[in-house]
Amino acid sequence: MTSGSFTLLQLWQLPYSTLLFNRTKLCKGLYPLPRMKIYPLCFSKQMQTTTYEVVKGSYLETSQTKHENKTKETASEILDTVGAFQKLPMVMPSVDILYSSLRKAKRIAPTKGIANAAKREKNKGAKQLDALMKELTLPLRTYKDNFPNKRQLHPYERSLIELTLGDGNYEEVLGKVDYLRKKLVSVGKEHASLCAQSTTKREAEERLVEGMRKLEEIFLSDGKAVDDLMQIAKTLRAMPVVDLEMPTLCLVGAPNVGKSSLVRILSTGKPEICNYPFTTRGILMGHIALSYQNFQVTDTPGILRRRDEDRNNLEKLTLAVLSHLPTAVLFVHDLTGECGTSPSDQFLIYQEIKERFSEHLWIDVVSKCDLLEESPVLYVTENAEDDNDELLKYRKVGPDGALRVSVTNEVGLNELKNRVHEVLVSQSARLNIQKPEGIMDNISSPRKTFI
Ligand SMILES: Nc1nc2c(ncn2[C@@H]2O[C@H](COP(=O)(O)OP(=O)(O)O)[C@@H](O)[C@H]2O)c(=O)[nH]1
Ligand SMILES: [Mg+2]
Repeated sequence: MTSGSFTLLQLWQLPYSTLLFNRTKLCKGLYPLPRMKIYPLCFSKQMQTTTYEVVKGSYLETSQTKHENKTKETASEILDTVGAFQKLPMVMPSVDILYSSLRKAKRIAPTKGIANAAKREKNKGAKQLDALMKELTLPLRTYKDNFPNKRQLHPYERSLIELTLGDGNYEEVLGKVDYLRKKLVSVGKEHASLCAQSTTKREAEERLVEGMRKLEEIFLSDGKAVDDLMQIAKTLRAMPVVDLEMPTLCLVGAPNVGKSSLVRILSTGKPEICNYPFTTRGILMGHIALSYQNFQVTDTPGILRRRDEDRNNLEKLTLAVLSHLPTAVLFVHDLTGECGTSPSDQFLIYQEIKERFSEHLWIDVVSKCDLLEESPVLYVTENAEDDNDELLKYRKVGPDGALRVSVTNEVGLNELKNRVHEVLVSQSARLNIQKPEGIMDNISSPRKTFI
């Protein structure tokens, strides 16, 4: 059979190495649709749990009926504004704001035609102080208006803000910037008015200098909030950009069980590495093209057996992905004793996640089957006598219906691809059920099935 006569499914089922060599052809054949728009941070606007209206890159909760008569153009407009982090305004360093404002204010001349020197001086002083106050506060006002309120963000974006900046930090910095703005307005007005009330030229000159000094002092002492905001914007803008519209397969499991290796196998091209600011560990994101449709496949950071309060940011990211995005799950179990998490611990993690996300479409995979021996592996920390029947069975074959695969020996990979295909098609159908009348309805309807 020549590669030209392959069906899409057959192509996808080829061993990974074959796919690599055929990549150019594959890309041509398997991307028949124009590439979808890329949106940052979360997988889809329509994957939200609640209905939102997007205002300035933020999501405002709204009633479903509000959207009912909107046109497709409106839909694309709204989709365009999804991804609040990419829309954050550029923040200028505080020193730049200060010195450019001082320069502009000092260039302000008194109103023409005032003959009296004292009157001219106080007019100039009041105008310069007013101008300085306005120049300093204008950018701060823009930041206040354009940085979205955290409550209006998509829940996944909210989780990312918390994981990246720490709880409450975003609001705190925005609050400080606004406090600085208000302080500058009030002090600026006060000094402009004082200057305008001067009785002599000298007094007006002194009050102008004093007002300028005071505004500069405030800005120098509290301007750090602006620099913090600049840093926050940079960090958030640098978040991984993810296609928001594609159904996504999410690989979950303990660390080192073989998730990334499987993402590489399942991806049609070379997966990209997503870098989240709170970890140096890159998370793989690949694409699967199947039957004229594109899907995503991604790693999640490994989950350990512990209470939620003790979870690190990587584990929290996994939970955020599963909680807020409609991902189908491919749960990877390593029963070989290689990964560092005992089978009994993996079983507990599995039970917890499965129970928590019982609505998700699901595939179980037992990985590294080339290393699996006849007798189940027992860790030093484990006591087989504690095993109940369920755990005994899990040690041998994993959960019911789990596929055995080996990336090393290329065992079970075609069957896995078939299962993944089925699940992604079902997931796509689930999404379509929620958007029968096109994309707009998809945005408007609260998601019931996945979350
Ligand atoms: N023998 C064997 N090793 C594997 C297999 N799959 C992955 N590994 C190895 O297991 C280790 C962890 O794999 P990785 O994909 O990074 O796991 P992750 O942490 O779950 O993403 C790596 O050293 C892989 O080479 C397999 O099928 N057989
Ligand atoms: Mg990995």
